[in-house]
Amino acid sequence: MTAIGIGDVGIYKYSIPFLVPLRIGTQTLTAREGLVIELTGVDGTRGYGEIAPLEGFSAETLEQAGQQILELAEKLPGVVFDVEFNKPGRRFPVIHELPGNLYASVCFGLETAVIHLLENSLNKSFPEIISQNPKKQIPVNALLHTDISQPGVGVGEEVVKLLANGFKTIKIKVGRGSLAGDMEIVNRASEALPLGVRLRLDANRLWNFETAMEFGKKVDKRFIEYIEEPFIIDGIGQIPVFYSQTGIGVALDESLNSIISSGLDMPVGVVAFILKPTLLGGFGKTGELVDLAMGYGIKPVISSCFEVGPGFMALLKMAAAIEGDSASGLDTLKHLEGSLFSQPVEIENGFIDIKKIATDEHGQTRTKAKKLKSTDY
Ligand code: OSB
Ligand code: MG
Repeated sequence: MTAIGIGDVGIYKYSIPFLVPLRIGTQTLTAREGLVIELTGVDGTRGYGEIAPLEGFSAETLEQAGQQILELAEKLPGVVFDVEFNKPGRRFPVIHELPGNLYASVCFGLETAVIHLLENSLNKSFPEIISQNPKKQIPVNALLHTDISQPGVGVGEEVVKLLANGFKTIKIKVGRGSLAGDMEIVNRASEALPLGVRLRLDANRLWNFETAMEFGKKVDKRFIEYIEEPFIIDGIGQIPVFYSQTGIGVALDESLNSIISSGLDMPVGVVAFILKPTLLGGFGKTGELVDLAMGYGIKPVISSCFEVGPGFMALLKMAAAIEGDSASGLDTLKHLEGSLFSQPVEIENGFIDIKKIATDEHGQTRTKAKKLKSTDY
């Protein structure tokens, strides 16, 4: 058990525009807005965490998260947190004395800030503390840019660019245009791929079961690793049927929580869990789902919700501490005009090198984000 005392707390708000308005699921976002929590320890070291609920995906709004953390911030000075890094049965660090009933994004931001503070005072990163053999290089799945108004046009060229950048896993969003257009995009991409590269598709539940089946039966499947959320599930038995009839494995993202909490057996055909700690609520739930996935032989895929600074860094560290070489969903910073990192996070040869990221992952919080007063929400 390691104790860490909180001296001072600051809450900041950032707003970073997307380069082009971003469509995710049924939402279109023009800017990423979120909060950063800055904890100053009694020894003067600092730790940062990011609280950034994602509209359309988080249960809570930014205003609700802001109210909760501003209220909590008043009570944190003087609190001492006890942290267990290697609690038996728990994959990630456990922080005692955390308030219950936090919104998922607030829990993620607060937990990662406490751990960051402790990392800075111990001068060691948490993957190095909790893992025998933490990864230094995190493989990333590239997000393929597609133009649904001209499906197929330029796809081969885009794929060639990603291959030249060393990516071995490429993710394509489907379900937004016509079925024929989606098929064209995936087929064109497949024609341009060499052996060994994998495609991940994501339909964000935009298809119904019949459309997903038609797609799955007809599309070029040679390179498909899995498809996230191919259809709105209205019977858990649909997943095994989709899998046995199309041969395409299913990744659970939006429906992960409801399937887990249903208590039903894991459907045959589920091959990956998409884990977004900002939505899941930090270390506890994320760690539990990583363990559950591994128990079933399912791939855990740590993915971003467009975090821009300390949150992104925390995701990288979680990915570093997980065994296996599955690519993470962390090719999201390229969609934004900037980040809070003092140096852009580079993806080289398909990997993010953790050691190359400036250790000041608070980066430009103090210059690019606005400090909030306790009455701001
Ligand atoms: O649809 O998986 C999604 C990000 C935020 C919200 C939803 C999604 C995403 C991503 C993250 O796609 C990037 C990735 O998974 O590679
Ligand atoms: Mg998804």
